Amino acid sequence: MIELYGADYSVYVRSARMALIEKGIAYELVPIDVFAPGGPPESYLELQPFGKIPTLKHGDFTLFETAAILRYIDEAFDGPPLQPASPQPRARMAQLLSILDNYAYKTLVWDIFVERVSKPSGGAPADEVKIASALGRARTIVETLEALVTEGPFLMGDQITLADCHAAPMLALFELSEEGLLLLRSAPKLSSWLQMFKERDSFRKTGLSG
Ligand SMILES: N[C@@H](CCC(=O)N[C@@H](CS)C(=O)NCC(=O)O)C(=O)O
Repeated sequence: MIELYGADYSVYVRSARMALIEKGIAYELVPIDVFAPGGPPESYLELQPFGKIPTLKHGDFTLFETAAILRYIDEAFDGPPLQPASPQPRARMAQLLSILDNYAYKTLVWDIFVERVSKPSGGAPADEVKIASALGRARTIVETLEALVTEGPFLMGDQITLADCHAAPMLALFELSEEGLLLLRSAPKLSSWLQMFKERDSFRKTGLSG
């Protein structure tokens, strides 16, 4: 049995859940709220010493870091392959995951979505300076992704891959901000992929209301 520790509000947890669903693997979401006052429970830090979600447990095997979890989900189970077989597209997919982790998550989710959408919806003011200073980086991210992805239907072409599962949760939040919507309009491949992908079962079933 697979247990995934995390929360449904997390983009990283959603990536892992989407890969599990795409692969056809049953799992249990074990609730961990990393933003609870006082942080996650002490027992969770024994699984993930950095206090981030998700962590996957498969029998005695425990794994954290979403990119590693995604690869494990694809490689350890039967089901449709979620990684290209040949070296160059496989490396390109790994590059997309790395760009999402190292550049996109902080800029698109924290600096723009959280400031423009999330904080104001809870009654807190947006930090306009933070948003303004993230916009140049956000444009670079969108332009870079647009240059690296294929004409579709998926980011890597005909086959859905881990890159789709990892990109969709982050880009869907980014698109909820006015800045994100505008920047994505300048990236036709990325925005038509996102509109298509948001209708997919694995995406719809893992939303906050899913
Ligand atoms: N490098 C981690 C990042 C995961 C991550 O940042 N998760 C967020 C939720 S989307 C989190 O746990 N944040 C809690 C915090 O930063 O204190 C991974 O790949 O799994």
